[in-house]
Amino acid sequence: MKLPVLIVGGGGHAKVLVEALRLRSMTILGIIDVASDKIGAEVSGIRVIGDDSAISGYKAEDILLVNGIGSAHLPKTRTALFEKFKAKGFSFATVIHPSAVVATDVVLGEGAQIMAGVVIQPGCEIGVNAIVNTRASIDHDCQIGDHVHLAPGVTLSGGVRVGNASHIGTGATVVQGVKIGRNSLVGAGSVVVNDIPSDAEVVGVPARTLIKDS
Ligand code: JB3
Repeated sequence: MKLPVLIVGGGGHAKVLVEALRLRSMTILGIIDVASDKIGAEVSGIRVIGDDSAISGYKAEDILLVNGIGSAHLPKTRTALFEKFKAKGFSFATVIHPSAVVATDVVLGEGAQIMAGVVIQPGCEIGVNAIVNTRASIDHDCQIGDHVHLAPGVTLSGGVRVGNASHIGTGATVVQGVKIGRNSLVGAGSVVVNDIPSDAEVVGVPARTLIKDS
């Protein structure tokens, strides 16, 4: 029996999750959100039942959580919420939109979210709490770390590794065998042809380190 779910966060990312969960015939109990003007309102027809304290009304073994915080501008919040509720004993549902093509041997971490139109080829591993967003394509033997966000339309060729908490921006392309470190940012539309270290920000075609104005 599938456990019912509670979505944490009620913004744009949550809307997309509601759609995928409905298509998977999941029961959605409600949304929790810290914005006082959202409490009592509905997001895609699902009621915002309270802030994070509302979760205390549920036993960890009776529900699954779905992390509704996207990681475009709240990456630390998404990771912190996952870790906070895991520490309280809750588990996160893995969400796979029915239109995604996921090879049979792919290993998905807890709470990974695979959105509409995604393709994941054999031999890949996707870390916990990762988002593989709309129409992203991951070819064979890629390793995607925990809390990574592959934004819509990202293309990874075979054997790419992406370290924990890195963000690959919309439409970026990474050629085969490239290794991207942890906490790094690849700008939208970039083409990555060389390894990227941890804590780096790269952009462009080919992608180069972003020099910020002082
Ligand atoms: O690019 C795409 C396809 N999607 C983006 C997604 C990945 O990230 C999307 O366009 C946005 O850039 C972003 O979506 P997200 O995270 O849903 O952002 P936003 O629409 O701003 O909604 C965030 C919601 O989280 C707001 O309603 C906040 O009040 C709520 N929130 C923030 N902190 C929180 C917390 N809710 C709870 N329960 N707890 C918090 O700590």
